[in-house]
Amino acid sequence: MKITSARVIVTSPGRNFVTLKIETDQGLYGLGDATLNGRELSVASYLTDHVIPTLIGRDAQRIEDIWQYLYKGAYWRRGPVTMSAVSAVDTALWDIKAKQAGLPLYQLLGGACRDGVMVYGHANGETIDETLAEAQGYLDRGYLAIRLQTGVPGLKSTYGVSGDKMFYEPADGANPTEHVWATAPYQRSAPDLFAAARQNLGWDVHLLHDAHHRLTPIEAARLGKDLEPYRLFWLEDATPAENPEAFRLIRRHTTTPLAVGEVFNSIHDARTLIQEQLIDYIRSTVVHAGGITGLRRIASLADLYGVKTGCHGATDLSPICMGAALHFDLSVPNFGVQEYMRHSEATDAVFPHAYRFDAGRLHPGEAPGHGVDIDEDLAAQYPYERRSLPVNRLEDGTIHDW
Ligand code: EZ4
Ligand code: CO
Repeated sequence: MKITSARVIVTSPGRNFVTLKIETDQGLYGLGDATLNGRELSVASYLTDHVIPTLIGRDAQRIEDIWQYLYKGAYWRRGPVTMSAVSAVDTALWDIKAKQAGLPLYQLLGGACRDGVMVYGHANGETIDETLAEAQGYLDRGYLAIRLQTGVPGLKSTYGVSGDKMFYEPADGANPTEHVWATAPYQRSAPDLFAAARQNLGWDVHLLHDAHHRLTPIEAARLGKDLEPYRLFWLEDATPAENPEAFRLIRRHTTTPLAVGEVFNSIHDARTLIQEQLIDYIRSTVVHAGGITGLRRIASLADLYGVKTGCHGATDLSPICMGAALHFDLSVPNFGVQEYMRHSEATDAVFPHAYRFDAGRLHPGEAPGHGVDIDEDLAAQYPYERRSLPVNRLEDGTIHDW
């Protein structure tokens, strides 16, 4: 089965998405998500200018060979732009293979290991009361797991707290908006949120929290200890993970489970953290970690060390990524949880999909392939808009991790 054409579709139904469409001489096509929030056009160019010309005429069935060709053949390995492009090709090729077989993708990955995929939603608010009211709304909708983020007293804005409660969108300006951060009031107030949450929401719901790379290792160790009484499902991105050894220090001090890896793009980013059992959940997902092929390698390594998966699933990962991730989640033995920030109605209309939510779990559906399509006419009505992720400064102006 030969690849006859491939092209990149950029659309912005409320936010930017980059999609790769690969067509074959047998009339089958496949779709892959290539969205890299705030850097969308770099991946579009990487695909259009460098990858697509080398794909034409290749056998679409040789997924692993094409993965190796793009990864090793680039010479310049890894990095988010390269790996988002590799991921998009890989996802589109798995989509084609499953359509050719007439099967939902999870059947090609070994079949279902579970009946549905537990997801977590995002509850946030300026105050603890507001956050808990949002969390109650998720419980009413049947969610089994909820991430809680709340405003830090004295700070104008806080990561994870948004005006639009359902569709958190951090990329809110053409150039980066600037936030002010202070760790001390955050450290003092975060445990209060979870104390109140356990009082109000009880102990049956899984509670999660994202520190979004803002703490030093010793600060993260302190927060992990302070949160222990509230039995979190996980504390995410406690400290930046470029230095995996930093997690040794956190691990020495706390039994709060740790999750890392939404910004990782390779198994090598995750290797030390997994092999030294410094984390409990690996957050990498289809679009940034080398597609289904890359992610399966990471999950297999993680399984050896008792580390579970917890795929990133924010609104900037398109429904195509979500659909593909759900097939992976359903089939992988060491699944943990899947993040699920719902997409806007406009986004869902551009990307019709087979996955469905029921009683706190998502199922990818039974459509052949990954089950997510694109309405190209509708997509064309939403031209690209330049958007950047914010930056953070400390109160004295020093740039800090966002
Ligand atoms: O900041 O996806 O856990 N989720 C997150 C997200 C990320 C965005 C960045 O594009 O941390 O909100
Ligand atoms: Co995160």
